Amino acid sequence: MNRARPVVHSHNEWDPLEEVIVGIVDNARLPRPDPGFHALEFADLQDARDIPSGPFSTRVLEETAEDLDALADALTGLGVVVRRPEPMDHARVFASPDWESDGFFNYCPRDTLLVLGDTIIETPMVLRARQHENLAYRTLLREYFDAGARWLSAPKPRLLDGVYRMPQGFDLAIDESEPLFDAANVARCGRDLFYLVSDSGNRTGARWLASTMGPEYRVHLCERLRNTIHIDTTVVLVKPGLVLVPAPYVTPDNLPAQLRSWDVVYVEDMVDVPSTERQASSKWLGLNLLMVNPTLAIVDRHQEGLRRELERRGVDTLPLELRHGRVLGGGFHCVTLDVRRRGTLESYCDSSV
Ligand code: ABU
Repeated sequence: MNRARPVVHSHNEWDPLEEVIVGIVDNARLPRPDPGFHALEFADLQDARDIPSGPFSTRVLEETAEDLDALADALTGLGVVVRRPEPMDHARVFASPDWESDGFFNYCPRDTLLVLGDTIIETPMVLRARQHENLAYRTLLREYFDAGARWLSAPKPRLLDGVYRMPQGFDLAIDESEPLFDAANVARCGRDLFYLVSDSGNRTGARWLASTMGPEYRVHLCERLRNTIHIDTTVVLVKPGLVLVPAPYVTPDNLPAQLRSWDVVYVEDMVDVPSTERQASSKWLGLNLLMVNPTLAIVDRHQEGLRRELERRGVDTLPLELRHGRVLGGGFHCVTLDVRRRGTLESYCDSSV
């Protein structure tokens, strides 16, 4: 490793990967229902009393632990340093002055922490149950800080009941009363940051991010694409000049203007792998891939059509599996956080757009 470079250093989604955090599933559970969990995760249920809570099934937990270990082993085999969060007791109840909650999981480090160059940001998180998920990374964060990272935390949100409402079309499930976003609302493309305005990211959050990162970065709001949660199943940056989007949601009319000169693969459909358990994510989770470098992607093994599209464009695929990814709501991008990639801060988009 080049010691002149801080240990936290990642500017985009594709440069050669050197260090990554892979999530864990220890003690993962559905938290107690609250207005936010209802609006964001269970909007299909009319009555909040029907929302399930409690631990995921033993099968989901055991098989996911195996799949995450297999992912970690594959990355280690590719020469990547793999780190893991510390297990937490997610059944433990915690409180703010306004509400009580219990926890969710540490399956998705991508949602909690945002790496922009040498800066690592603890993001506000839109769900009450996820407010303390960052604690599983505190030992790592301290180590990264000691090694030269800039360590920031966004304003802690208050998350009053009135922040949330049931989503309707493109009317979001959250209001604009405070900066709110999950880290996975942001796709990093060097100086250009694509920010999905969705149920997990409001415009005020984008404004906080732009003001914090300053003029070196351009934060582009991606609006009216898809409300459901994160950007990493909706605008999937593969390498300079290549982006994947789900054709039912993203069209030439609403594609972010900065990507219009890129090769845009409008993916028509995904392989739908059924599950007997309730699935938090749609089949489009199949687009949620992790780039190891610009010519190698870790992709769901069932997505053969997607793998062919990528291979036609010079991207090899390493097929792996997260058998319960859709139940837990996270694919290979969600369950990883690239802490360090080689490369420098560049512009890949037409800045005049
Ligand atoms: N980053 C999680 C994405 C989950 C989903 O779109 O279903």
